[in-house]
Amino acid sequence: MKRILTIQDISCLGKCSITIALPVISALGTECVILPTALLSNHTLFKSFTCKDLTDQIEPICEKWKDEDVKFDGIYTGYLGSIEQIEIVKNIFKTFGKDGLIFVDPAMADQGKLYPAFDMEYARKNADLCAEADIIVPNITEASFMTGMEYKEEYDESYVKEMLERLEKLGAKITVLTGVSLSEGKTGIMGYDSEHDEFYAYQNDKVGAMFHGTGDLFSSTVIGEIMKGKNWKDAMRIAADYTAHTIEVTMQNPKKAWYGVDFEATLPYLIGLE
Ligand code: PXL
Repeated sequence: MKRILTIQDISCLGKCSITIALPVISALGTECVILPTALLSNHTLFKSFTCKDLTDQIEPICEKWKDEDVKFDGIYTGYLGSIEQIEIVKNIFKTFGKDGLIFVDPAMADQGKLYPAFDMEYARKNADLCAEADIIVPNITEASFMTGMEYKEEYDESYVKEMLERLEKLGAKITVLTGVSLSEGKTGIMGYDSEHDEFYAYQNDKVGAMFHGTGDLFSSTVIGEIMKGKNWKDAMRIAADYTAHTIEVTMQNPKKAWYGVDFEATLPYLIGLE
């Protein structure tokens, strides 16, 4: 069985980061080892939250894994808590990531704004982390903070391609922009594979609602599908279909929680996707 390590926070309530990665990656048949960076009462889009930073636990945990000679087929990083943690994660890539896939979701911003805990310096450091990755999956907001390009809500394909070109210069092999709308009423991804000089776009119908945690759902699905042997383009397509379907199902639920999507209801659909 493939084994990946995911490094991100535990938000006890809120359906994001580890509480999405663990069930989704497990359902796709890969062992998901977790390294929690912080323990929050709930994610930071609630009106308030508690946060216990776990930075001082990261190195001792990794030491134990070194003693056990644990190996990973991939490392997937999401929401990290601080610049110090970004530096520690780079060392983890060196120790445990040499033979596996490095997948960085620079989760720090959406809809034109950084999440409450972050500033521009954090965005710059996330750009450095992206340089170490095989695959990065920023949304347009995160990409605008990392490239210095203006954030736009209305744009055309040339804006997306320029953003991909600037992101590619950060150093990752495959760069995928998420939340990209290439025509009226559509949304999806556009990616660039620098080794093969190849663009790939995939779009679904846009559902008129934004839900929190959908970026984490998308990333966890991509990594799970790649571990199953899918190439990056098929993995992105499946993850886009699964995310879109989950949003649709969530919208139909009159008792939906405002803070996240009903991915629990759609895991059986995901397992059947090819
Ligand atoms: O889904 C991204 C995310 C993860 N973890 C925490 C968050 C957010 C987004 O706000 O607050 C704690």
